[in-house]
Order: sequence, then structure tokens, then C-alpha cells
Amino acid sequence: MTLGLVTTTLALHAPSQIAAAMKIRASQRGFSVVISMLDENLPEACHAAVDNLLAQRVDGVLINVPLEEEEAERLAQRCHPLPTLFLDVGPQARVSSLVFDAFAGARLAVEHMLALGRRRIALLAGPQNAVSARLRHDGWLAALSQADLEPCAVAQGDWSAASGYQQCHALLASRPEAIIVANDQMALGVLRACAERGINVPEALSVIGYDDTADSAWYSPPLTTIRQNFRELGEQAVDGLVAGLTQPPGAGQRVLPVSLVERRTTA
Ligand code: IPT
Repeated sequence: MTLGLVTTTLALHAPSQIAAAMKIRASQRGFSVVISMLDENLPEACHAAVDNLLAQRVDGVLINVPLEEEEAERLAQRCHPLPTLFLDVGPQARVSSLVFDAFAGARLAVEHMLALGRRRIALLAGPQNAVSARLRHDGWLAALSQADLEPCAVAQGDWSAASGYQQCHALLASRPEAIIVANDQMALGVLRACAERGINVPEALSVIGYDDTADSAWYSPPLTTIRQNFRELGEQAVDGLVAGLTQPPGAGQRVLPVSLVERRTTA
């Protein structure tokens, strides 16, 4: 039996580690995985990728592409009666989905900075056309406002280290004591920008990422981050889809927990 995976670009660390985790679990369960990767997250491209997998007669479809509710619902209908599982949709989408708790992740990052006594907090968000980036951003603002705070600056990157580097220079103008970053790759760029400007992390500036990708413990200094357990996501996604082969999965969102991993970029 064969599972299809439609994924956003595998040039990014998180989606490639998620795909690897799915492949490992599928092999353990005797399934193969066919991957269709999008160069750009456009709805038409996602439809074409799904059609491509259906033409290859896959038995179920995993979709790790940020999708608005309506698009996800249209794709699920297109795949019907095959089981589909979405990994990057909002809670309102009437499809079967498995996602990490973005709100809890955002709150953990803010609370960590507040506990360290940091008050001038800047935010480096992900691309706002991605559901997960918006949820993290909204979660940060909510957690800050609970503490009667507003961010001292907000910038937006595209998930890449290069964008983190560029946007960090803009954020530093507001003299933050902390920068909360929407993913580890952008945090890598932030650390480089700080090193070049002679800003000591964590003494002068605390930095936290999001993902805990496999390389994040090897950054310099090792990165404090919010851990999304991609191995667990891969296992549960494959197991959930396989269960859907015999028993159609209901529409609904399952949420996986995230956790704070304290390393050496925050103090
Ligand atoms: C999300 C990652 O956190 C982020 O770093 C980026 O790689 C993004 O994917 C790409 O779409 S994780 C996703 C399951 C919400």
C-alpha cells in the first residue's frame, strides 16, 4: 500500500524532518510513501499535486501545506473517498487534521522571557500567509497583553535564516532585551546578525526559536526553543491515516503538545 504526501518545500528544515519521520513510520508499517513537493504554496499547485498522487493510485493522502479552511475542504473532497489528513490548517477547517498546539507554544516563549525579567520584547514572525505563523503571532500578542505589555517591535520573515538575519537588523533599532522568533532557521540568522553587531547572546539579548529541528542544539550558543516533536507527528500522522483506510476519519483537529527546551540563548 502507498501513502501520498503533498508537502511545502523540503528546502526548509521542519517540513523535511516531518517527511523523514513519516517515511520511517510508514516503512515500519509496511507502507511506501510517494512525495509531491510544491515549489510555491499556491492553491492551484496543491490541487495539481493531489491529482498527481491520485493518478499514482495512492491509498491515502497527507497534506503538509499551510491552507486556508476553504482550500483544505475542497482538497479533502477531491480526494474523497480516500482518507486525507492535514497538518497545517486552522482549527475551523472541517477536515481531519493533526497539528501542534501553536497557542501553547507562543505562550511558553513569552512566559519564559517574562520569567527571565525581559520586558522589551521584539517579535520576528513567519510569513503571515501561513496559518501556523499567524497562530504563533496571535499567541505572542495575547500572552504579552496578559502581562500588560506590547512588543517593542515586530518584523516578518519568510522562515529562512537569510530573512532572520535581515529582519534582525531592523528589530535591533528598537533596542530589545529579547527577540522571540517564529522558527529556528530565522533564529540562526538572528544569532549571526547579533554576532556581527557585537551583541552578546544571552547576556545583552535573549533569543528563543521555535521547532527544535535536529541542528538547533548545535547553534552557537545552543538555541533555546519551543520543541515540536516531529517524530511523534510523523508516527501519529501515518497511524491516523492508516486507521482511516478501514474506518473513515471524522472531521476534527487533534492537537499535539509542545514544550520549552532551555539551552543557552536565553538568560
Ligand atoms: C512549520 C515550521 O515550524 C516552520 O519552521 C516552517 O518550516 C513551516 O513549517 C513551513 O511550512 S511546522 C508546520 C507543521 C506548521
